[in-house]
Amino acid sequence: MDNQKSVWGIIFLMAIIAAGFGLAGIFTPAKVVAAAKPAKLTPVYVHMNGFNAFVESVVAVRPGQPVVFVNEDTGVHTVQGYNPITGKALQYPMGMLLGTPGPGHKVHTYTVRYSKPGVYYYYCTMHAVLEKVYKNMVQPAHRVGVHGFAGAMAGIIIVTKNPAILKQNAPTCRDKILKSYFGG
Ligand SMILES: [Cu+2]
Repeated sequence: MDNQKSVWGIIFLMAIIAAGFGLAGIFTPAKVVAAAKPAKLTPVYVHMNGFNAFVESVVAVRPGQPVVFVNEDTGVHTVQGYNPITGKALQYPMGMLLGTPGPGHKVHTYTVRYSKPGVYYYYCTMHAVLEKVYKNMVQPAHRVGVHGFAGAMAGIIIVTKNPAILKQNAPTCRDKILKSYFGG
């Protein structure tokens, strides 16, 4: 009988010790593990000047990677998103970039980021118009009376994780300022 009691006593003690360790586990602050920072995504630059075109009219970026529009023109440009199937203007992107007097002066930029892969359309409302092509579908067209390139001032941003597409950006996309590109 005594032996049995002591066996139960040992089991009871072990249970308390185990519980103690358990509680210690609960009250010990969890190790703070620094969240892995996402690799810094370098911006992809899209330039414009007095020729009224987006030089890199099609660019590809990763989700979250910034597309930075850089205005090297003396005049104003806009970046307006639109849906080519419905013809509707989008709330995003909707940016306006003031001009610059020229080299050595501040250039105005507008940054766009998308979290979801997709194909995103935009145009400059000052130098292009959206023309209907079929039902509600639209395509950007050159605004009559605007000098510069004959094409429409419009572009596309492709958001993708596909490395084969991502590496097709023009080399000029790497530089914020194209030194030889200023002009109004
Ligand atoms: Cu424009």
